Amino acid sequence: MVEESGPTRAGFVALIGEPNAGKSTLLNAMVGAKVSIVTHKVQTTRARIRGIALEGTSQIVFVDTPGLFRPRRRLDRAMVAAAWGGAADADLIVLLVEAHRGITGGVEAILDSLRDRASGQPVALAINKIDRVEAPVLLGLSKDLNERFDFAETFMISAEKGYGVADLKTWIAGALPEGPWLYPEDQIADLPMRMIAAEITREKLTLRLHQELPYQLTVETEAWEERKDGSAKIDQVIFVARDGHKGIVLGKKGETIKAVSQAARAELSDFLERPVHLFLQVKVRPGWLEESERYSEMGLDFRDGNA
Ligand SMILES: Nc1nc2c(ncn2[C@@H]2O[C@H](COP(=O)(O)OP(=O)(O)OP(=O)(O)O)[C@@H](O)[C@H]2O)c(=O)[nH]1
Ligand SMILES: [Mg+2]
Repeated sequence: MVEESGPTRAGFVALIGEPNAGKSTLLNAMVGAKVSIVTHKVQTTRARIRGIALEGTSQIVFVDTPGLFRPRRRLDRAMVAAAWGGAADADLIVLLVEAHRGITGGVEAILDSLRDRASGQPVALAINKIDRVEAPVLLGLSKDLNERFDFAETFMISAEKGYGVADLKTWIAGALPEGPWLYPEDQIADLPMRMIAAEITREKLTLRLHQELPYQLTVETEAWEERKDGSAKIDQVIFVARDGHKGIVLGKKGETIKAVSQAARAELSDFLERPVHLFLQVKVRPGWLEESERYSEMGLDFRDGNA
């Protein structure tokens, strides 16, 4: 237990790992609210997303990052750069490894980069998705990983089921540097509302659309109006790269976009605790993946994508 009367502590904790490792699920579990979108597909998170949790006298600022993988396109390169940037700026790093996948080539590449990095913050290992494997597998994996890297601590968790999450949180709280809190006590995220709203719509699109399409679209909140009746009117644009994609996003008789809009609106009203009127428009923009403005809207640095 953290001593309630001790000095205050605060700092940044970067959650890193391969795409789909469960970083965003863990961030949401730690914060106790959904601030980062989650899907079963890889490369869901595109930028650094901060979620804030309190534990005893510590304020923990979790930094969710895009998955680390071998980037090919400009967007991929900007995402991977954002992830490593998040790690470099953090006081602590938590590396998530999927229990059932073990030490993949991707995990080995991440360990190599961690060994080579300039800043030497402690790195904790969180073996995630332990609900998917038997105990002996876990022990072997933990041993193998600890032989390859000098982790400050190892945790076995299930971000989804909540197993081990409290222990990890307690350890982090005690390992952060002493200092004043960085955010007001009741703040749970550091992301503009318009961006959270766009992310929610992108999550619903990613869940409904297949194959490459989710990677070739982006969502931006264009207008946000607080109405006198207490509701919010939100206008968003879905940018797609090709003409043919527009039809797919709309669906037969517009049924796909309608379902997406309903799901996003329901979640947004829950999140904002007021009625929401959501208007979605699909725009074809062949070059959006090469437009710097799209990157700044996503919270990414366009130049990081330079080959
Ligand atoms: N069985 C199981 N599934 C999990 C667990 N944690 C996360 N998942 C699932 O794993 C998938 C990926 O989770 P995310 O949190 O989006 O993963 P991520 O690391 O943020 O992925 P990217 O943003 O794409 O890098 C989702 O379908 C989650 O529901 C877990 O502890 N157990
Ligand atoms: Mg994520």
